[in-house]
Amino acid sequence: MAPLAPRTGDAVFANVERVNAELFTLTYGAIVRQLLTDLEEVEEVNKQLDQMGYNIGVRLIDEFLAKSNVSRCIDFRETADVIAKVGFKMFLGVTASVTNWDPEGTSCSLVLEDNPLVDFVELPDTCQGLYYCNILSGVIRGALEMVSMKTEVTWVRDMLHGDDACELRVKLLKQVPEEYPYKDD
Ligand code: MYR
Repeated sequence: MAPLAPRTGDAVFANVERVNAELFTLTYGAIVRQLLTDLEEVEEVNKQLDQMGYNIGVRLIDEFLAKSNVSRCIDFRETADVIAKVGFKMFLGVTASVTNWDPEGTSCSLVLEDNPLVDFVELPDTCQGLYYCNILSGVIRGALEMVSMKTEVTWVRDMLHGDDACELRVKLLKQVPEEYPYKDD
């Protein structure tokens, strides 16, 4: 038998990260399953996941801004890139590509070729209307609202419904100008 070799620090961290990611994926699956049991209707589960995501997003933005050192984006295009490349990487461990911009630059798609939330997941026929990852749309909506952007986030493609990737459509509805907290006299 080969002697036991101590693992290098990198190998240990990679393993811990993989286990954390799997635990996260399985925990999320357990939450969705519980919601399906409690709420029964998939539309209600979709709403609840979106609301949970929104509540997370409004809190997560502070951590995101503090950890990422990202400064104010000059426009919505830059914001979308930041979400896809920095935000997704930080909280989901993967990056998305940003595609299908409308001519006004207010609507785009975030495409995830790889989505750890759907690892090990297969939807039964009774869940065909379920947006399993709806928590993500809520997170984005909540986080952006905290930096003065009202958005609508919807699913276009979903690997759990047989698509080749997950695609979220993010539409900027309104950009609320930030108010200066003191009045000039
Ligand atoms: C700004 O212009 O103030 C910067 C705006 C950056 C917004 C980034 C929002 C990050 C949302 C992370 C979503 C992660 C989903 C897993």
